[in-house]
Amino acid sequence: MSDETLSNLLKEDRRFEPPAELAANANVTAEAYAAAERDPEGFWAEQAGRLDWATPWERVLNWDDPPFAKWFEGGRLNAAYNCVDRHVEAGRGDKVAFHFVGEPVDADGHADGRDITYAELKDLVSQAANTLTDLGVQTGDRVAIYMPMIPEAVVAMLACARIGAPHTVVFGGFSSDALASRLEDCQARVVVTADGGYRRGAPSALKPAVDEARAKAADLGHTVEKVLVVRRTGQDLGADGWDDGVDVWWHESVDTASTEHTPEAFDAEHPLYVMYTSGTTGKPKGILHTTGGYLTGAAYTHWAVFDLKPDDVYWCTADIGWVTGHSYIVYGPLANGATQVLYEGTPDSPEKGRWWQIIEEKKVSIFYTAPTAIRSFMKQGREIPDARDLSSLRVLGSVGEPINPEAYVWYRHVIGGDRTPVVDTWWQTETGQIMISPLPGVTHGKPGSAMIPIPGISADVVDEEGRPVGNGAGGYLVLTKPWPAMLRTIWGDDERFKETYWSRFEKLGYYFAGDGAKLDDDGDLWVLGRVDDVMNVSGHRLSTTEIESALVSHPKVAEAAVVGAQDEDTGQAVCAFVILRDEAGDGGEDIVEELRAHVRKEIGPIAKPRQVMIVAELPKTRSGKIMRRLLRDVAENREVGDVTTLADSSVMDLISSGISTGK
Ligand code: 6R9
Repeated sequence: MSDETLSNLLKEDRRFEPPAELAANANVTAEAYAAAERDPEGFWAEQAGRLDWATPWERVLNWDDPPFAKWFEGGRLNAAYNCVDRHVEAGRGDKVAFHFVGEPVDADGHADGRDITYAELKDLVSQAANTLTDLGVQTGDRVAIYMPMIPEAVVAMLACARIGAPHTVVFGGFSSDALASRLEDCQARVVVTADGGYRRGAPSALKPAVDEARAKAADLGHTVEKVLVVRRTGQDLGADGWDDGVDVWWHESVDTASTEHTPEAFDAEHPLYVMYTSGTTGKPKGILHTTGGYLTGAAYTHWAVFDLKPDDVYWCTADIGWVTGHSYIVYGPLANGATQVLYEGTPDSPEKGRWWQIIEEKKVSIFYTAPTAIRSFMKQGREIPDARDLSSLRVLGSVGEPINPEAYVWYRHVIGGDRTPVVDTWWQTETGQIMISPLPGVTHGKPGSAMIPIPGISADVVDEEGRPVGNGAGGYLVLTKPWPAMLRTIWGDDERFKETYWSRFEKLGYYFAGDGAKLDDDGDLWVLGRVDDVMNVSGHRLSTTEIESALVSHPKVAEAAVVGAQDEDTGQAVCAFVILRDEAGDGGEDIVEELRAHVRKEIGPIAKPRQVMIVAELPKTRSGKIMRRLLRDVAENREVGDVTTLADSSVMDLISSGISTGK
């Protein structure tokens, strides 16, 4: 990357120090970094000590056969016991585990909802574990979970963990095709689902997709034996919508099952779950996480990065269908005995300020969300959050993509009232736990930078040959030492596991994250996005994120996505898709020139977009990631490719038609 193009982000000179009070009482102190570096295994052994082990481990890390790691070898534990029972045994059974905030909302604005204590959660998980066993699920069998964001989804995950049956949660917004291929890939025997869920107050069916997926899996030669169905919406399933030989109602089985269930201790390396994530090929990768190391990593990071205290009310807005929901709604927070908000609905229904209303009502103190959500709130204007009392908040988190400095500052200022540190947390489905992030009571924050690896984690930015690029330059983000929550393999495909993550820097034994990054002059890390999102314009490497940040810093811009499109002259050219803020109207006649000039001014002539297209929407995956591949198709005048993982596939029609009519 050229020095010129780097300078835009590197000139960021805003610093936010930890608030004095937070720093004085912080869970982690600055010494943790050095201590962990001196003795990483000792450090992680200490962290594993926050869990209850039925049998202690004999060896912290077995790395004799890299990249196949074994953490806490010889140790035995039960993940569900650690997340639930032990808190009850320690006298904290009355503590609220979940403030469940559901839909629908009645005319007076009352949502469906209830509080679930740890004691109640223990009974529910025990009942569901008994039911799964009755349905024939045995230790090691896979169970798929395809559910809305309701407490039963969490209960189902923990029930699987309790009986040692690895779960695979498939996001409820995925199609029956996606579900079928996952059922087949991991050979799931049972599916847990619901008749439907609520979307913006209206019921939306799920069970028919399971029936379709079961039929499709059967065509692939795989039989799903039982389907356990929560009655959530009560919607009509139709005459063909129920098969007595297969389908079992949750309320007729789980609700009547015994609340007594003795958890068995499993090997630390016993598979806990498989989470599918997209790769560079069409076939999703089943990322395998195991028990002891994963739970250690999730629990430690949730405690350290969010500075969790016993009285905190924590809310992570992710869906449990994603890894963020696994590590930071289910396993990390529950292992730590936290009180959480679990929210079924959408951010802006029934009113735009729904999230802020919930924060005010439940007195949320730690809030964890994604930049894409923050940017959409910026677009709506600050009056909406300003109407609520958000003074309970003390730590804000961000995850999923680089956060533009402007969005970071808005989040801190408008949502956090300038009191709250923002922790920008870099990690992946594969890492299982947060890897790079500020610690809110220890390190200062810098808008747009994920800062430094947390204690116990070693990362670097290297060139093609694996040589560290040093401060001020860009390269590949690598993880240089094993960590407890690391993926153990790709389900059923050790070769692909080795090839995807470990072959590029094989001799050095580095994990290749697939992200580009750079270190600034202070040695703080900036994630530039996936390496395939880095453009090469006239021999200069440009980051999509960098140009997006420049665009978003323009007062009329709400959101921007940038792609590199093939260009005869320059190799690649910068193409920008821009959503304007509501109050900017159509931006005025010269909006395109204005924005091109703005990027030129912010970054330099090389970054000036060849095209700026004003659009109403951007194509996003259901986890909120912009699908640049599709935008590249538009920019290169190609037919738009596969849109099956889009949250709303009509968005592409909207973009294409808007552009062809010259909007
Ligand atoms: C947790 C999660 C992983 C990819 C990752 C990177 C991007 C996530 C980020 C971030 C910059 C952050 N990413 N967090 N980029 N800053 N704080 O999102 O997992 O869905 O597997 O995505 O997301 O590109 O490689 P996953």
